[in-house]
Amino acid sequence: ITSRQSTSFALNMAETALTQDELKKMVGYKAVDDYVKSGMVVGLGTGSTAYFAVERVGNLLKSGELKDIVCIPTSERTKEQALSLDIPLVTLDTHSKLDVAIDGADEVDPSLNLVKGGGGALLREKMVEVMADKFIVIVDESKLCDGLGPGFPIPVEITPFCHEHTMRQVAALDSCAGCKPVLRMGSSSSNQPDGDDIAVTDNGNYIVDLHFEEAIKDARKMALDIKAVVGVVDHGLFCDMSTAVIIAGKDGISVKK
Ligand code: ABF
Repeated sequence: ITSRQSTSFALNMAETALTQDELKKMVGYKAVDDYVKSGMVVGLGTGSTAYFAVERVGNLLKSGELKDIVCIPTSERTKEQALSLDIPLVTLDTHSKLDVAIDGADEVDPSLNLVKGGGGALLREKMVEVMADKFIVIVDESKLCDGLGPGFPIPVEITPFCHEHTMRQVAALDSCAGCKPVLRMGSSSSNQPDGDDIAVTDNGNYIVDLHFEEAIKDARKMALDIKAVVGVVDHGLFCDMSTAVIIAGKDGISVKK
């Protein structure tokens, strides 16, 4: 092969390799196209993948292909994006039941249990998504793992009052043995070690990220144990909630149920 041919081959490969953003857009749009119908109550997730699902809802409402839907945002960031797209918004106070919720995740294990909360929105996400008849998770394949934990720390939302005490109580749980608790600094949506302020969620709480070196053996038990600690508001283990996970990979889109 001449050097020119090998160069064009390389360029061609580069062109066919979708960017991560294009993969996120693919799954975000597919989730809305496959699961959102006119007249529904729809939960809108938080994060860069859910961003595309919200964008698709706005576009389809604008074109008239979707009508008479109302949406519930899972964070102030999503609320702002939805408002900018003229998506009609309601809250759980008036709509406790949703037809479908669509959201991203930080990790997905083989049982479709999730780690969420990298975006600092886990409480409102979980409040909305437990009330949805269908919870559709949209991820690029980098989020798939064999066991939750090592790939992404487990976020726990705790009250600011005596937060160091609550962090110690969580870290002392048998089911959290070996974890390294780190109080999230900087913005609530990512740990910025240089941030000298403690990150504060939309709900005025703090987040502690539990770092594990080994895969969690029993996510369901850990979820129950963490939630039982007084001072914990909620955590980023979403167990037995996913209806389907739509995955964008280099070979295309796949769906796990
Ligand atoms: C949100 O989506 C969070 O729960 C989770 O951390 C995040 C994943 O973000 P991204 O799609 O940008 O990877 O729902």
